[in-house]
Amino acid sequence: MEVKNRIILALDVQNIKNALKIVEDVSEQINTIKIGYPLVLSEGLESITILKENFDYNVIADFKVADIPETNTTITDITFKAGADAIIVHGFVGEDSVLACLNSAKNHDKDVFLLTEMSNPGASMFLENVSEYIARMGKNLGIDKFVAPATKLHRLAKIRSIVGEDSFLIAPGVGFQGGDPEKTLEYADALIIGRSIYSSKNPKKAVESIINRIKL
Ligand code: OMP
Repeated sequence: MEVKNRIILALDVQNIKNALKIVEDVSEQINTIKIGYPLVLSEGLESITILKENFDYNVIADFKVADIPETNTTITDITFKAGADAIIVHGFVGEDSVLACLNSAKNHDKDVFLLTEMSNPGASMFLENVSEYIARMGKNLGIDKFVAPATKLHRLAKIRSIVGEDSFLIAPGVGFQGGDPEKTLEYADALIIGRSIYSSKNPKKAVESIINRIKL
């Protein structure tokens, strides 16, 4: 997956018209969009299909899939059929559940991003204690796309050291959650950014100013 300008737009808006307007605004600088529950629960799974049909974007479905293998297979199959290029999957549920998503991705010629550790402060209560095992499990399963937090650089660096330079590592938590774009890109391949872009009065300018910052 080639992420233009190393920025993935988290399109956590609840209205498809608004979503399409934002996407059009930033279409020169951004080619990868992450869509999750806010848009899909408001406007339906066809939000993914509409975005894929109208724009030449990579679409990552952020459903943080975390169920038994059979249900995971159903969720991922439906998501890939709707047009998503990749899906974000939780690792804490264990190997069988992750493998189910991976197999579905292989069948559809799509990708899995394995979520290792989260960016919110509360992630240090539980997930931080197991995230290194999750990252290792992902490597052992042959996964080469991972998510780790931009808000905790030492944790991001640790996850990078486990998944290796060959893996594609994306990091949420820049901007509103306090993460720094330049420092994050020392370890991550791309940034996941939501509110700093879509809540801005001028999303295009917001993206441009982030790009200028990370190119310094
Ligand atoms: P902003 O905080 O508005 O930039 O959005 C961050 C986006 O990344 C949201 O869509 C979150 O759901 C998502 N995210 C995190 O913030 N933290 C994580 O640990 C994982 C994700 C994710 O999987 O994308």
